[in-house]
Amino acid sequence: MKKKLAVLLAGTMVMASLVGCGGNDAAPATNDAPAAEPAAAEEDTAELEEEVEAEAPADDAEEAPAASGDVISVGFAQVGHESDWRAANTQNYQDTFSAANGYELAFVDADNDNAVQLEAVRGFIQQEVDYICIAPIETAGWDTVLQEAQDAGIPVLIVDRSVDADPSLYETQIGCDMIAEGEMAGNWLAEYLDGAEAKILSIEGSVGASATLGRTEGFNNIVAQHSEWEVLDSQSGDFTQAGGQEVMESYIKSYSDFNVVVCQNDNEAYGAMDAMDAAGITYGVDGDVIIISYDATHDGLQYTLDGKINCDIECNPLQAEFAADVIQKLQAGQAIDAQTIVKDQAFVAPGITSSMATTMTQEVLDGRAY
Ligand code: GZL
Ligand code: ZN
Repeated sequence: MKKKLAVLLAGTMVMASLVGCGGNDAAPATNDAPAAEPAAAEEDTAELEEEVEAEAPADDAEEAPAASGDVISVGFAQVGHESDWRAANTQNYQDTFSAANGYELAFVDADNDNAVQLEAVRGFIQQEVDYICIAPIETAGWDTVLQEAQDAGIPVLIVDRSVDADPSLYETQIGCDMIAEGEMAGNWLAEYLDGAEAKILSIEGSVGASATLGRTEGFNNIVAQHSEWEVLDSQSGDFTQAGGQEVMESYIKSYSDFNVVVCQNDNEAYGAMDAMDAAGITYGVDGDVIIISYDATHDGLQYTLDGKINCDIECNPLQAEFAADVIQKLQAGQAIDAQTIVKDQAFVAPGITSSMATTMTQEVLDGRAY
């Protein structure tokens, strides 16, 4: 009895929270954790309690998890713990796939190691979990293990990033549009430079990650439109602060005429700022170098508010509710969306007006959910 209530409650809470943010397709327009409608959810729960009391199953006949009310077991193979964004994403999954919500979460932090991540997925298959979520470190190399999961009858959700694999091998892909994020960065730079020259250094994310590939492709789509721009170099900082600092230090040794640094996440930007501080290079709205970053985490937007980062492109890490919604729909035998695009927006430093980005204020920063 209790178990059935727990599973159905999860459904109600997830449905209410998705209603708050316009449902699966709409995805959150802001980064606020989707606002559930507590009254409705409580009311539903009250009805639910009677319903479930009335429907107490006569016996514990073997049924699918949804019918029997068993806890839903989910294996989550997470990229790692490389960045503040990742920490927020992990916390969101742990908060959403909680025992209180009717789930049993098996969580593996793959520490940015492909072999560890593949082994984690095979471990979930052996454990016979009900569902597997994968935030793929790299896009390549997934067909074999996805086929193994499908042969074992375990539905797979690809989350945060994407894979180069046969789409029939997984249920859905949930995440931000990385190419659009890269184009957003390029289009903002064009608006900001207004025809002025740009000597650009790029600090990319982890090699082979769809976030890296997409942001690079999108940004280069815009670079191609500007003959007055030149990308001097583009190397991976592995989405870490140490990586950003290391790459920036090497750039400072090799290049003296750059005026734009694009960091493919906030932690790399912090490292790049440390390196430029050490070399006496100024950056931000009052400096010689324009910094563009991605993620729009709290600290990234604090630096943007402080004028140190000129533009920060958001990629909302609060995505677990969409994965839970897909699982609830699969449990209920309902149709699901093959893809959920989590909406992004851009933020710029005070003093910068932009047709495509929000100018940072303390109020904007205080209103952020991560
Ligand atoms: C983006 C995500 C990226 C973030 C980084 O969806 O995959 O990985 O931009 C994180 O901060 O490391
Ligand atoms: Zn131009």
